[in-house]
Amino acid sequence: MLSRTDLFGAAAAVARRVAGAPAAAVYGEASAATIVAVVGCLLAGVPAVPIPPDSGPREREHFLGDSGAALMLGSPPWDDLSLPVIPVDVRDRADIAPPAPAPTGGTTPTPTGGTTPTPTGGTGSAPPPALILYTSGTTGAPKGVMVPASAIAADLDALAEAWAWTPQDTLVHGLPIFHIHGLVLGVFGPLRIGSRLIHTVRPTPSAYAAAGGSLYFGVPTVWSRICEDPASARALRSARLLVSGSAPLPVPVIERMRELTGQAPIERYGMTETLITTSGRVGVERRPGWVGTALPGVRTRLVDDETGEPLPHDAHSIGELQIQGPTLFGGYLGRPDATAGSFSADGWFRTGDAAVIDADGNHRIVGRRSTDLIKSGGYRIGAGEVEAALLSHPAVREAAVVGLPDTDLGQRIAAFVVTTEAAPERAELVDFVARELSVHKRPREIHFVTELPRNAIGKVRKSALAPPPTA
Ligand code: MLC
Ligand code: AMP
Repeated sequence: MLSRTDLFGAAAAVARRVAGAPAAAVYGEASAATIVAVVGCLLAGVPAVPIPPDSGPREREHFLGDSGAALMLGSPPWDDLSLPVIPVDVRDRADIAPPAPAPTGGTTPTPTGGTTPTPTGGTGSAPPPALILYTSGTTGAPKGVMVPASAIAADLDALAEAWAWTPQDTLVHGLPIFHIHGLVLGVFGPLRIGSRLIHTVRPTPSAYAAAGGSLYFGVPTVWSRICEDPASARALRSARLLVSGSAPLPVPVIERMRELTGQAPIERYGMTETLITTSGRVGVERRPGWVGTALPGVRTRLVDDETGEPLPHDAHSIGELQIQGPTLFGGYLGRPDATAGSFSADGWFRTGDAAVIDADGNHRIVGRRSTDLIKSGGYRIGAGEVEAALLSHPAVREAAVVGLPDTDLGQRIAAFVVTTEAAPERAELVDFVARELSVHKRPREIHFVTELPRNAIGKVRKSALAPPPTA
């Protein structure tokens, strides 16, 4: 257990070690040391680059090289690192007055909030980002999303109001602390608001049940697994609020949660690039399948794919959801082209999600515009990066990757592969991707095919890919 004073004392010691570095990688295992490391970077004004602990050499090399990290904090098990590794001891102390939690009871947008980053992606005279988080696109290697401290502060203050989150709460979750859900909401949230955090290391039903918190976070896979364990689910009856996000929460799971825990989770919607932008509210009836209204300061609109014209908010018209507001990222690191491409000509961030909005401003996410972004267990995975990894296996000639509907994971990664004559075992290909990229990006099924369906110009027709019927 770490008190607020302990945490900031140990983080101050980290801040002294990293001060002046252009960026610091942090081994992102679920531990107190990781939290101390990231907070130390924040105190030093050094961008923290959390590295997933299950990432393989190909991903690591990209994250470390692309971010310009000068050192790595933590105790990673990897022996291929070419940068200095600085272990973190949570018992270290240096002097620093811990920052007080933000006053609660009202949203106080930060003075820097309210501006939307220019689509150029240039940092200009802007302060360095608090975080650089690597996130998948439809093609190519993951891009470094620069998350400003002002965006984090604005988002957490808005969420505190939406969820009536106060210092009296005890937040419980076991999500990875290298993405915004587990890190920004799940670690910085309690620090800004002043509530306790119990991190269960893994988000298992029994650990959630045993923690006895007032506020719980989970991705839909976590909630559906809790429904499979009714005794653990019933233990959540004493919780004040359950919150779901990162992927669509299936309606049957919501209904089962209501039965077992006495409440439906509040749903909120967001992205690494925008942080959380819409949410249900405490005290407002929850509508299954809807992700609530825009948070204070956030503006949303729907745009027609073909005409580029704004669409009415009539609960029926489906368009791309676009966002402006104080919670937006500061661009993709070193990728002004990609940053510019993610904004409309008139300065709105293009989420790539298809949505409807009703007359009261409630949002429903109905799908993604590209089938090449897969959400599996709440993780965002680009089909292109898994295909590239498979193609680097000597026995793979062609590969196409899709996300298939899955009751546990939302989508599961399926790979359709044309091999050389020396066809490998399926497990070998799965392990190859797990090792090279990361474990959570591994295909859950491999289908060997003799050819991939292609259109007249040779592009793979992914809609024609389906697993063979089981006997
Ligand atoms: C299995 N394992 C292997 C393997 N196959 N290891 C190596 N090679 C292989 N071939 C091991 C894993 O290492 C792991 O071990 C164990 O098997 C289980 O792996 P898994 O099946 O992948 O994990 P699982 O338990 O199914 O994970 C489900 C889950 C996880 C829900 C816990 O998907 C999860 O944590 N999701 C959260 C993602 C998230 O936070 N997304 C937010 C993004 S931000 P071991 O030893 O580790 O158990 C965002 C914005 C927003 O989206 O709106 O929030
Ligand atoms: P990430 O980049 O990992 O932050 O993933 C962001 C994506 O997750 C969004 O673009 C959505 O497709 C999806 N997402 C997040 N929250 C929700 C939600 N509540 N409902 C549906 N999809 C969601």
